[in-house]
Amino acid sequence: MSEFFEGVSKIEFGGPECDDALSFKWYDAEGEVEGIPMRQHLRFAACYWHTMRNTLGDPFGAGTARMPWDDGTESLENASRRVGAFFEFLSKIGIDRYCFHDRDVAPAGESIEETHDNLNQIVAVLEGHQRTHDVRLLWGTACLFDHPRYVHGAATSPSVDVFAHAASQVRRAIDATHRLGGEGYVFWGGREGYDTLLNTDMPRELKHLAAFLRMAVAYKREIGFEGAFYLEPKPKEPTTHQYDFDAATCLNFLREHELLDEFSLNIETNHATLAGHSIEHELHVAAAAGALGSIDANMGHPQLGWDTDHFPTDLYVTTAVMRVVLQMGGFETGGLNFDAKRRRGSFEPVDLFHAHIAGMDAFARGLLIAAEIRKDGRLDQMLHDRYASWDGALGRSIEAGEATLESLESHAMQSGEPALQSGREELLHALVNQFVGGSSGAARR
Ligand code: XUL
Ligand code: CO
Repeated sequence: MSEFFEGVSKIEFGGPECDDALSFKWYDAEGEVEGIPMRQHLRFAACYWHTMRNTLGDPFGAGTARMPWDDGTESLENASRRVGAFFEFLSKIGIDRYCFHDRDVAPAGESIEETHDNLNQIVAVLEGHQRTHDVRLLWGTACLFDHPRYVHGAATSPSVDVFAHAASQVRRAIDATHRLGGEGYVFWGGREGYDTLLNTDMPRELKHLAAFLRMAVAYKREIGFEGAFYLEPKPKEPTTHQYDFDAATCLNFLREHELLDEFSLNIETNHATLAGHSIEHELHVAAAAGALGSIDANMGHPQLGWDTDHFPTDLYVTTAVMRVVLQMGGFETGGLNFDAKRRRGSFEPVDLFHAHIAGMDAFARGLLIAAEIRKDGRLDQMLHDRYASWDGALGRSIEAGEATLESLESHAMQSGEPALQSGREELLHALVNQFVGGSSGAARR
């Protein structure tokens, strides 16, 4: 097979001291942390839309990405060649999962039939490469935001005909995901939201969205697709207000429409920031509801207010994420999908490797640090101790729903003014810094 990434061989683990830029410093796929290989903890995935289709254009200028394998046409030959380049990339970087939108992999046709036929042909190509490269599909999804027909939304469009088009597209995208053995399927409400309430019947649109998701669940059952269904929260962009604003909003929507048993969440770091939250907050909200399904691993730029989809390189962020993942006992069907793009100036094919190495090493290190923090135990102990007063008879009776306002009043009268304890926030940050800044242990082999 011809090489698309000439001069790049398989990226190996070189260790923290290694000076080869095209090597992992921390990600040692088979190295064990808490008795489990890193690859199993992290379940990395690369995304097709940024890795293969993002030309690195911005609102002020054309794309800069050099993609020698791509002739720029919408032909099926070009689409198949791209798949070849993608799988060569995956095997060289050592990522064994991926995610895609239907329209990233296969071009739209003149009619619904032609579009579906194109998708089927490329799915066959993906299927072949998955087998020969031993790669799995983490999740598939439908692009319901690019085509002009979705200008006013897809499942929340004021036009019932647009809703029907979206239904057909999702049906086929679920079929494609099922055929490729996908471990999950994502619903990101690209344009499900509004630009102005002056022309929007919000309650009606939300009912339509719930009806749409219910049909997808029914379809999943009908065809026997056993992968997970995820909702991906995002507060704004492209619309002024996106209905799936944040984790709490999504959970509320799912509960209201009795869909919580069928869905979990795919949480993205940059979307959390746009909602005014930390990724840690969003992960805690999702995990508390037993609904932390998967993660889109990226980050925003602190000086930019947009969804910049930077590669995740901040060790505090990756440590925070991996603490939650370890605490929930690891992913079931989900993983860490690099929904991240290179900067416009990083236009050479080799930058795809540098970008993913940076993200994978940052997460590997975050995993090691998180495991050390857990082993050390002080942080968990301090958290536990902070609530020690609740472990007594009174606290237990309140938590069991047995207390009343009257019984608590007599307790308050007897106990007098409560003794308060410091929250020790700065001490806790210093403690985390001891691990993030220190020489965190290596994985065991
Ligand atoms: C957009 C975004 C999407 C979803 C999949 O901000 O994150 O790429 O992850 O549709
Ligand atoms: Co995403």
